[in-house]
Amino acid sequence: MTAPLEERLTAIVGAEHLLTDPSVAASYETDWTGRFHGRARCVVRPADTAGVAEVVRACADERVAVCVQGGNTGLVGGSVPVDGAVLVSVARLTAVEPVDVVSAQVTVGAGVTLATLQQQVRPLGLDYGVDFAARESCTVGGMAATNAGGERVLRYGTTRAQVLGLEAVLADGTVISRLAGLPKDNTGYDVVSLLVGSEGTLGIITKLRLRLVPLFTGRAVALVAVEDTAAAVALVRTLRSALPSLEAAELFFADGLDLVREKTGLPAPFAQAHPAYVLVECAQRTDPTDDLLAALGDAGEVRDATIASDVRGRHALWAYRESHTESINAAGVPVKLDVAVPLPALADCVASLPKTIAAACPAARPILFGHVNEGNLHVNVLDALDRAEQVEDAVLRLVSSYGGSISAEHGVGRAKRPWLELSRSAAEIDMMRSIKGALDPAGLLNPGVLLD
Ligand code: FAD
Ligand code: 2HG
Ligand code: ZN
Repeated sequence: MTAPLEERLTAIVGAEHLLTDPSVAASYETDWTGRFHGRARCVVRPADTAGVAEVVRACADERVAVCVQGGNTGLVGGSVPVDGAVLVSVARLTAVEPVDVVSAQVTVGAGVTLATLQQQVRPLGLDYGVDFAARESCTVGGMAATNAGGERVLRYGTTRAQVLGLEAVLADGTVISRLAGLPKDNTGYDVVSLLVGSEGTLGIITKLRLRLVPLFTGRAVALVAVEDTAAAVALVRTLRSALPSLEAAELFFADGLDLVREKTGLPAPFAQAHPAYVLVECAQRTDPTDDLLAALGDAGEVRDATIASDVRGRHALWAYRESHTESINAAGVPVKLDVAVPLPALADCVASLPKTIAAACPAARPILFGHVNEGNLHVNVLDALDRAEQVEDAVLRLVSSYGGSISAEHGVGRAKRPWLELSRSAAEIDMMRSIKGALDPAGLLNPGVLLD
């Protein structure tokens, strides 16, 4: 007779890595925004791929659901467990292999945080192509599982473009390992790409082979005040063609800046307030400040601008943009939406959103910001939890009417699942279900995430 599940799990991970005390498990059971919760049967923290495989096999034998968690910074409710599931934390998979400087690649454990990855590769003159504010906590496994985007997509693409290989444990405990990192490898279905963006529903990623990019130390950041979204889009179009070193173009508005300043105490960036702001960063081997100044001087959309090329000054300007998420959370639990529309429709969409949201919830306080070059808007709605579904429905239908996406970079998780058909056709959803059914016929991995 097999031992009870908890005994088997303890034998695999050791008693100190099987957490059952509710007060210890609590931090794993609520998401970063405080909106999503679940009560795990236990939290297990295996040390390596073999441990993950044994844990998954033990759960599969008992038909117990397995939920997966990295840094728990996900914003769509996918990282918290369903009630009664075993929550597998990959936080201990932190091995970093020696950097392959010849290929500009590295193999790392899925639990390595983005900040640790940056610290490991930067002294070698290399960098990672994806970056965003959750860098201290989010893991490369979670980033791959959600195909995270962030602030440098304009130059390097999303996480999918950085993942050259991976190792993963499938729902029955089978391990697949493709870590050679060959840039050319046309040998059938792309299983690596399939797992990227699968949000833990097809397998638990345990290792990643990542592409690295050159580390550019010549950097200049400008915060540019503009009239509105249309001016922001026009400015980015001009800068994109004038500046091959352009790496980031971020958008926020007067109300977001006011909230950030209220919650962080940051000083006003300009003598007077402006309706909208674009933060841009250029990076190359030499100092790009003069090129950026010249391009801004030629651009008709600039109402005011401030520029920094030293580390402290650049971070000070980035703080206005990167503090949005924390400042919003400090003001209350938001209804969070992460949408994208075709760039030519962005200004129209931004203009329509406040009316659409007010119609669904008159008391709501929307704060918009995002990654302008991808038409990616973060629509955070405060004071709207009691009408969350109405707000979500109204915003996502508006976005869909522009031919947009209901989730640009955070994933579908549990939060956006009811609206998946606004972005994907019935045939595509059927195809996704077939893949899920083939790889996880009992539906044990991350139930309720992405598909119901
Ligand atoms: P978790 O939150 O733990 O999990 C996220 C999802 O991935 C869950 O469904 C989980 O089950 C699954 N998962 C996690 N690890 C694995 C694994 N090893 N194998 C299989 N599945 C797994 N996202 C962006 O795209 N761009 C941004 O600019 C951005 N900025 C952010 C800023 C802040 C302040 C915060 C809090 C979040 C931000 N995010 C952003 C959200 C983003 O999704 C996460 O930060 C990150 O990608 C998730 O990593 P994680 O390790 O925290 O994953
Ligand atoms: C960002 O771009 C993240 O800062 C988080 O994607 C967005 O808080 C959000 O809605
Ligand atoms: Zn974002």
